[in-house]
Amino acid sequence: MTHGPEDELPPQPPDPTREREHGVATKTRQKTARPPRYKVVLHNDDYTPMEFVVMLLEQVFRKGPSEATQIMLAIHRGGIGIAGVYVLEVAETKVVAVHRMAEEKGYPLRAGVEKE
Ligand code: TYC
Repeated sequence: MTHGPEDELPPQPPDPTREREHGVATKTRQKTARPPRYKVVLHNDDYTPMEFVVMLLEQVFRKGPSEATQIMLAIHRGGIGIAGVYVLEVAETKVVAVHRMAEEKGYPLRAGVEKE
C-alpha cells in the first residue's frame, strides 16, 4: 500500500502546558553546606604562666611549639588572640577544655567564642 501525505501527522500546535524557557539563561548551582566558623579567643592575664598557655595551644589547639609560642606572645603583648577557628560545637568544647584545665591549676585564664 502506498501512502501519501494523509498518513503523516500534521504539524502539532505548541503544547500550552509545557513550560517554555525564554530570556535569561540560568544555571543551577549546588549549594554546598558551609557551616559558619567560630574563633576561639584567649585573653591575657597577669597570672597564667606562659608555658601553660603554650601547652594548651599545643594540646588543645594542636599547634606546633613555635606557632604556639608566637600565639601566646601575641596574646601576652596584645591582650587577646585567636587560638583556632572551628565549627561552633568544636569551638565551645575547646573553651570548656581551656577553662577546666586552667581552673584545675588555679589560673584565671579566660577563653571565649566569637563568630568569624
Ligand atoms: N601574661 C602572662 C604572663 O606574663 C602570660 C599569658 C599569655 C597569660 C597569654 C594568658 O592568654 C594568655 N605570665
